[in-house]
Amino acid sequence: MSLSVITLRCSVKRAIVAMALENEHLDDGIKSAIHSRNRVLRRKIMTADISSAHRRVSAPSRLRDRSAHASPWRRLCVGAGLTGALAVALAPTPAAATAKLGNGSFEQLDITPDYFQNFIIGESIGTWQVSAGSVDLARTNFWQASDGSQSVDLNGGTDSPPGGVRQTIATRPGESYEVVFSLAGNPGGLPTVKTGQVLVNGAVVQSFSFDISGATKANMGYQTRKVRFTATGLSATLEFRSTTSSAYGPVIDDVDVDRCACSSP
Ligand SMILES: [Ca+2]
Ligand SMILES: [Ca+2]
Repeated sequence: MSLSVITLRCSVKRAIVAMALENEHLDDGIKSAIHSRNRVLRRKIMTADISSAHRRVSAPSRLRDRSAHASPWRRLCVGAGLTGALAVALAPTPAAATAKLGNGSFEQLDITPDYFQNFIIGESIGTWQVSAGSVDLARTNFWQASDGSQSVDLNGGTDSPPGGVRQTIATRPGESYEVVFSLAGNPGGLPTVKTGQVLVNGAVVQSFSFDISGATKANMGYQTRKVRFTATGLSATLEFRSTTSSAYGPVIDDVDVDRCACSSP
């Protein structure tokens, strides 16, 4: 018996029994018969293949423990209903979804077949906006990405001040968030150590550096970096900015933001 059928049958039976028993015009003898019928149904379920039906329902131990003390009838009904209940419980809540930023891997704006493209302040790379100077969006045929095919050099050309990218995400005031990203450096030129910052709402939450010694375009040597912040409002603007004066800056990719049960920084 499928879980949906079990759920429907349990719901209908419960509804019919409840309606009948609450009908003050119903003869007491009939109500007694309904009670008896309910017991028969309960016995039928006890002798049916309840265990296999119940095993098909995956439930957190807390819920399983609670249902273990209930009657087989209730265990079956509760178990069948868990499919829907768990779907609700495990679905991303609006608050969880708010932490998600878009285009964390810089893949939205596909620049195939270009090796790289320059974007100046005010221009968009998917959901990111260039916040300073200019940046270069590079593909794997120019250098290795950390994730997917594209990554961003936070420094554009030699005639441009250090660049940056930013986007605003929805947040919950007082809750902590963790930013995780991949960091490397443009190995095409000096300086050897690339520097930059992570900012939230314009305030620096992390200064980072990356030494390109030994790195090549085929093997960029990406490192995972993390930084935490506590939201102060219903949104936060996350920004990555280069502090390197060169056309060869820090390279970022695979950015992700999630709520965390942590303190910041
Ligand atoms: Ca990428
Ligand atoms: Ca560049």
